[in-house]
Amino acid sequence: MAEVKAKIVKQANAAEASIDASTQEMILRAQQLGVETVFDRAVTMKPCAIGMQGICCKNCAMGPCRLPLPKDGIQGEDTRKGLCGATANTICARNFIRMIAGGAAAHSDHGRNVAITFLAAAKGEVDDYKIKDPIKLRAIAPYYGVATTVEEDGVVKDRDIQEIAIAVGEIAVAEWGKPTGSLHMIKRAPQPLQDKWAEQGVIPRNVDREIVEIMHRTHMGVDQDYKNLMKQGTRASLADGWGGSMIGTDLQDVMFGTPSPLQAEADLGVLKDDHVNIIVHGHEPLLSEMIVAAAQSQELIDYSKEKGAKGIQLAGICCTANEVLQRHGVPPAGTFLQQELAIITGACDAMVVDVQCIFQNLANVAKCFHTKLITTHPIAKMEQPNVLHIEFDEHHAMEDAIRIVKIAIDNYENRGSEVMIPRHKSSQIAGFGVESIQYHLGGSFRGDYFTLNDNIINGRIRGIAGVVGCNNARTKHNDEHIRIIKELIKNDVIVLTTGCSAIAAGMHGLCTPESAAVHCGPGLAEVCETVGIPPVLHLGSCVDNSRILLAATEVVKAGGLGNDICDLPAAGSAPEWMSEKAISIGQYFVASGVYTVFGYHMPVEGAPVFKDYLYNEMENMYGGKWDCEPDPIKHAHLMIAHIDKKRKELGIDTARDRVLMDMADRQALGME
Ligand code: BF8
Repeated sequence: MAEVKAKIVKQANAAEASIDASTQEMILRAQQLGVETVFDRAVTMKPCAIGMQGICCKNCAMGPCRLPLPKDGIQGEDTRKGLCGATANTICARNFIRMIAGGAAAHSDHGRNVAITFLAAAKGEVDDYKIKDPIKLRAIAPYYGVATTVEEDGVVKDRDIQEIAIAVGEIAVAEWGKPTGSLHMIKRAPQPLQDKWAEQGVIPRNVDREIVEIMHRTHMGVDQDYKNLMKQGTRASLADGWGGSMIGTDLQDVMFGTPSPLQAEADLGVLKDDHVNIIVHGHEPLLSEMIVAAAQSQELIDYSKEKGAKGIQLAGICCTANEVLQRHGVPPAGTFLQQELAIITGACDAMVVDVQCIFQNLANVAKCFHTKLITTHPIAKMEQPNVLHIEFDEHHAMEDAIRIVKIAIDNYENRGSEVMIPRHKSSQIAGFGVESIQYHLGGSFRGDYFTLNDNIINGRIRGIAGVVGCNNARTKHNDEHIRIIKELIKNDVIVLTTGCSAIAAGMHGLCTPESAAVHCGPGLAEVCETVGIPPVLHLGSCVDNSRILLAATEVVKAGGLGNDICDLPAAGSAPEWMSEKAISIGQYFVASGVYTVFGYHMPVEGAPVFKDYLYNEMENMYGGKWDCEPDPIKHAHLMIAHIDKKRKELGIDTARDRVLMDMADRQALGME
């Protein structure tokens, strides 16, 4: 092991830091080796109390202006103001929507890169990307305003797939900057929801414009009305969920394949001491797809054997993990907070990173081991000399991937003696999506959401929860995710999960059909057993939260549960959120009609009026609203109480006979 430069100021208590046996073991291992991790830094550095409450304004050089709440709360008029006169509500709303801008930008730029590569693939300008799922392309083309048939001599024929791909690609790329009109994907939402958005004036025009406008409005001395600021925040968040993210998911599926259920493992124990271990970490699957193909090639497997290994073990961290898991069964090695620990195993021969959620400290940790840390994205470099930058380019994607895999193989022989891979890993079934839920719950013959709706109406399934998002070193790693999910499924609420929450669920064995008998209430257990699905369905990465929006829309369309997403017995949760992307996701869920509960804290406590706007008034506008509850059991029961309230409003609060709508009813609601 190379000389350790970092000195651990205060050591984290491993048992208090995480519920995972693997994580606890590796925290102790890191401390034994003198390698500092995020868990130790979280003990040393405390968050700023004013910043946490959202009431520090640093948008001009007269500040930062800090507006702490008076000790005895606000009595009478709130007279707090910054140098320019900005109130706590204005400052808090500005900070909040700047987080939305950051999150929407990250998701949407990912989507843009996918769309650009998709168009190049459609035009035949790149060799390594193809249209892998023409069925999905035909299915989505109409949403992009692209015809899938042509009429020739009075005969209607299927349009050439490449022609469709080019047309979809051109329209998709234009969504980021078209001068007029509004985003095409908005039309995929239930009509009543589209009507609400129109009434509130929040239909996104193009993706980039909504993000730029947030930066303008929050510049010193522009928008000073917290409601008007939030209007723009909502519009930008919709440009993320129903725009950049949705396009990203669509086109990734078309290029790389639409996920379908598959078996895999999860946790740090997926690394192998006799294999070349390569970890892909970050978000965009453009490169990781190529690395999967390279690592599976016989030529490189043989090369790894020549170098003394038994083969190549690919694994993932963060949402790249979810992307390659969903489509190839590549196991996730861990969540966001386990990224340093993967290197500390001493068995990671290369960690390949692109964008988002990548600790700068990885370079310091990699210095202590033999791991080659490789950055690949032009917008995300590290300044440290031990970090290799191999800039990925879609025009020579496979060449880049082969080069990277070879570097990892060549590095295998440099492993030190300090290898310690935790034994822990779990099995999981991942790879769910709108299409596979349809297939599994409706069957290949009916192929629809009727069965799911039927089971919600008859009460076997009490409701649907989306549990998503990050880890946060300020909370006990994975504890909130797992306790909330277990409490929900115990109460017959089926869980759809993405992001690091999904990785956590997989690591804790909740994504298997067998877990239903152990953890679920009798109704959900019966459904899972009959249909053969896990009670926790892994829907992919954070960009794939768009799949949850579309699944909810399919449930509305199937009928019997109201006319809009806000009518459904459903709720959302981000128990351990930390990223700006989570705030953007939260807001587009709220604006799509979902009661959305965050754990840890919300950065709005310092502006009670603005907080009330998010937590209460927003429901009158969109049918969804924010809430926050750090206690996992109370958190789950807030969601369950909301689900029960919706069941009561729908008149299905007591088990009753099937009351599904027929085609005429659905047409009357404008859903066909
Ligand atoms: O986009 S859940 S920690 S990895 S931000 Fe990051 Fe949060 Fe994980 Fe994926 Ni999402």
